[in-house]
Amino acid sequence: MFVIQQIVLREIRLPLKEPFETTTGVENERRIFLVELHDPNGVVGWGECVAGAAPNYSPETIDTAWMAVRDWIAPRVVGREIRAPWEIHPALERNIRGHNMAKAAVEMAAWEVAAILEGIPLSRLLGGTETKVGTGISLGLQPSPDALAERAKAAIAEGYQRIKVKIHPGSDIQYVRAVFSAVDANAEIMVDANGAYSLSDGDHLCKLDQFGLSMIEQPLGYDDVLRHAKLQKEMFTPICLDESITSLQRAEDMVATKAGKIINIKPGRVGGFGPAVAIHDFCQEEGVPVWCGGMLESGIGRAHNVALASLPNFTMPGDLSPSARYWDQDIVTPEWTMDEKGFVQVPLTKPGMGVAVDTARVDALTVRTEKVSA
Ligand code: OSB
Ligand code: MG
Repeated sequence: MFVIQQIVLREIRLPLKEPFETTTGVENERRIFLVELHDPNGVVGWGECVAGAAPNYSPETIDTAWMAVRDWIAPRVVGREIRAPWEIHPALERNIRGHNMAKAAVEMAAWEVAAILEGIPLSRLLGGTETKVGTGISLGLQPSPDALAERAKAAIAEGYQRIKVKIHPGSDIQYVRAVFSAVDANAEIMVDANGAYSLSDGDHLCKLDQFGLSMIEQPLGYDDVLRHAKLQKEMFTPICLDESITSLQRAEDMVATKAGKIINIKPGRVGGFGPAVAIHDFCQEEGVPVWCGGMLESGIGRAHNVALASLPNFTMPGDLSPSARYWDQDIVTPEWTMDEKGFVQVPLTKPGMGVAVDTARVDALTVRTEKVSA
């Protein structure tokens, strides 16, 4: 049993090394919302809210999440006797609808507190079994097919196990063809449309079937399931849902309606580790492979993703690029690295998330802070 005495909310700004463009906008600098959970004995667990500056991935933004944590979520967690971190997500669901990314930031930090108090790595507390996790790279929209092909070739040379290419109408078939002509025939390539197409684009999207892509991620609407089922009937390429899977129930809907064959699990999108593990377990029983997505996290969110991706049904490479892909300098030590075979090590020698937060640097980067106490 443990108690959270205080939750500190902070916003930091971290410039990306290069802009990241998708169909819904360009990101140059991350506004990152961090939470710090303090127990009465000085144990601290960190969490990172993955909401963006704009509501262009999900309806949440960093500002809505800040308000939700300060006014609704943190007050429900501080001072509460928590027997096990599994209890937190159900407690936050009661009469607080949505706000999954806000809930997840606090819930995941509480899991870290629990791991530290038990003296075990976060990975193992979650049920992780692997010692390293495979990673792929997510390449944002590029100015030309050739530019994309160059990036893909370089990424394969660095060791990435698969390449994910962002597509949208007007930048799709040609771009994918350019990638295939630049890389080895057996390279694993997938595409992510972030909901840029509609069902009437079905015939066009079926032209992607010729490439043998490992999957197409979220071709249709961000909250759609049924139309994906119609599209999957027409398309050979496996559909992977990202945005649409906001809960275990949506994962069940995907399987029941055959709207997709793979799930990208982002713990932030589903409300935390509790639901993320539940989706993992359900998919394992159903024979649906999963992989861990990314939201351009700092080293803190990345630590949480790596811990989750060490569970046994994360059989496909995750969007778990090393720190140097995103930042000149990360906010954790050691920074996240990837070996030449495209693996990231799961930290297993220290209790908790296994990397130390550079608190002096976080302080220096902080642009606003508030506290909620018991
Ligand atoms: O759709 O997977 C996505 C980044 C921000 C928002 C949505 C997505 C992404 C990525 C980047 O694809 C993955 C990463 O963190 O490297
Ligand atoms: Mg995606």
